Amino acid sequence: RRQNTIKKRTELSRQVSFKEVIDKLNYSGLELIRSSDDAKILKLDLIINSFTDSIRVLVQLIQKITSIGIVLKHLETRPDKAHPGELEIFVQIETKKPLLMEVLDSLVPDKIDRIEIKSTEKADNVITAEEIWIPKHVSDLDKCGHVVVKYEPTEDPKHPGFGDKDYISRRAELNAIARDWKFGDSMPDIQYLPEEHETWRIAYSKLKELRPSHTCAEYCKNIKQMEDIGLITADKIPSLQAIDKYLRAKTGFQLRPCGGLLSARDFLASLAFRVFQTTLYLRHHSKPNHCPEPDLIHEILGHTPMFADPVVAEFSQEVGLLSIGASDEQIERLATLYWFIIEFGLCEENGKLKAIGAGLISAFGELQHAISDTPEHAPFDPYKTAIQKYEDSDYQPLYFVAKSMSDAMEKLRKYALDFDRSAINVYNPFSQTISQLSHE
Ligand code: HBI
Ligand code: FE
Repeated sequence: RRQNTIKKRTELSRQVSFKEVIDKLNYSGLELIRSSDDAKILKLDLIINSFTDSIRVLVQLIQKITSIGIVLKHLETRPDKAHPGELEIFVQIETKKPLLMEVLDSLVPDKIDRIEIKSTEKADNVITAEEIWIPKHVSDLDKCGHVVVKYEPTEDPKHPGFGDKDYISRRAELNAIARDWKFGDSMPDIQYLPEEHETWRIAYSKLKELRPSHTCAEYCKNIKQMEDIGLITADKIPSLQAIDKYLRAKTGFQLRPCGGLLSARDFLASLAFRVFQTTLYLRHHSKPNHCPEPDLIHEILGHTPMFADPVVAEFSQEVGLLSIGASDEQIERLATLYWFIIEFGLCEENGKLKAIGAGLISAFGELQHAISDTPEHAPFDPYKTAIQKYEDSDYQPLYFVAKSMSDAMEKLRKYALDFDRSAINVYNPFSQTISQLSHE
């Protein structure tokens, strides 16, 4: 389904500027990138020729490369023969494909005449499972925070915060905290603003009304426990440190901050370590009951009570473990499975539909829509669910209904037996490491 050509990716999820830059790429060097996997470390030469302002292009390039953690191996400039007075820029980098995309996105298209990308490895390099970079220790998740540019207030006119400078700069401030956070740091103790606490209060109170009639027993039980000990209250945004501590004690899940919607591969990899990557910013105050992207209200109200449930925790980790070292196509299946259960899943309780998914539990409108007669409902079956197309910018037309969370878990395990993979990933909770047992 998702094709791996750069052009396709551009159309799917990239902003316009990248599309323009892409037309200037020299395709001859792109075979490797075209066929390669998101997780593979690419060794690349970039040669950039600018019409004007090549020094500024160089500065922006270096800033971008260093801020997102790309390894810079070599940097050189020389007079550009084709553009007198300008410099030709030559950089050698080691990077994952999504980060390269981010760098290309950041270049100003009108200034660029041509970008040549060459692989410093053989172009006919075939990707095998062994070559896919995988996080081995929980601290390797420091390298798994790639944010997908999609539904952001800086990019998307439909985002409620689009054009609101204060909101955008607050979001950037919180995302900088997430970007600089490293494994071993404690969760940030953020002083939220009065208007952010107010947005929380409104969303929380509305959702609480629907809770008994619309959400599953596991959710009701776990959020009540968190409320009973004062961890979640209406008047203020809960402490992330306290939630982290609570989850560690309950199911071994831990939090780490992230800066938005992550690539499915990075997000799923963290689940393999029972790590939940949580955004720090809140939805825009004009739409307290709706957010097109993950935000702190979705994470705390939708996800954390569910991660306090042992079966949900186990289910999530098992999907995560299946994702380690998987191909792009398999990642898409696993992301879809996760989406239809952990984000938008329903279950049946005493003949009534109830939400188990965090995307529903944290969205006042869709929660009501999901259990109404309007959408279609089908029984959860990993073989079907994993390949079902989903809607990520509007209400779902179809929801999957699990008999129970444990039943979903059992079905997932049967599915995993048939899941084609070159190794079985084993998690060691004492050392927080993953090892791969290859099987013939
Ligand atoms: N990123 N921050 C964040 N939160 C999510 O819930 C999330 C994500 N990236 C991908 C993703 N979910 C979906 O693809 C899941 O189905 C995996
Ligand atoms: Fe989510």
